[in-house]
Amino acid sequence: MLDLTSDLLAHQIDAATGTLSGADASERHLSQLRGCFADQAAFEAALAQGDPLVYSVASVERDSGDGALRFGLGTLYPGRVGQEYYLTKGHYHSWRAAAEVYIGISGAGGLLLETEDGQDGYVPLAAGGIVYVPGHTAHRTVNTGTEPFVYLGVYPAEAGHDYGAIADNNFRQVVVAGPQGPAVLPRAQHLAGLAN
Ligand code: PAN
Ligand code: ZN
Repeated sequence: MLDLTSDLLAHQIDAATGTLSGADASERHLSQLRGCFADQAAFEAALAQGDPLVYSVASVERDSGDGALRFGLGTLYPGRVGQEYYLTKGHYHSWRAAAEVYIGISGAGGLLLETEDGQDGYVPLAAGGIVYVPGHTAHRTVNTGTEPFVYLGVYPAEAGHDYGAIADNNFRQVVVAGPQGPAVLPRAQHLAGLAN
């Protein structure tokens, strides 16, 4: 049982800096996203210019076990590799039934979603918006804007992160900059366009 003190239970988001008090931060740089972007040549060219920070996650893990929740503040920076917007690795939860709630804090982007039985989706998310990610659904965040996209994800403490299934096959859809703004299309179609 946790002590019922605000020192332990209260947290503060600073949207301007993308920080969450009392959290442990982790960072993902471009080099750690090998295989995530469709355009391999554009990825290698970008990496040759440096290894920018693509996103960070500040996580709070207060307790564990049945019924416990965890939450993390993601800050996904603006940028592209080729036509594809900066993205997170994406994952299924190890406990497949675990759902998650995403709350938009600042900036703009969306969530690429897919299931192991072949459903695909894309749900935009911006400040003040909320997206419910059902269980059994892989989720990847993309930043389609020009400023950092900051969002809070709340999920069961027992959820766990399974990156392997996505690393093997990648998401079936990509979010790319098109003539009329962000466009969501099948990866195969985007790759075919790159080959021409
Ligand atoms: C989020 C993600 C965060 C980073 O907190 O962990 O957006 O994405 P990756 O974990 O795919 O690198 C979440 O969905 N937690 O379950
Ligand atoms: Zn998740």
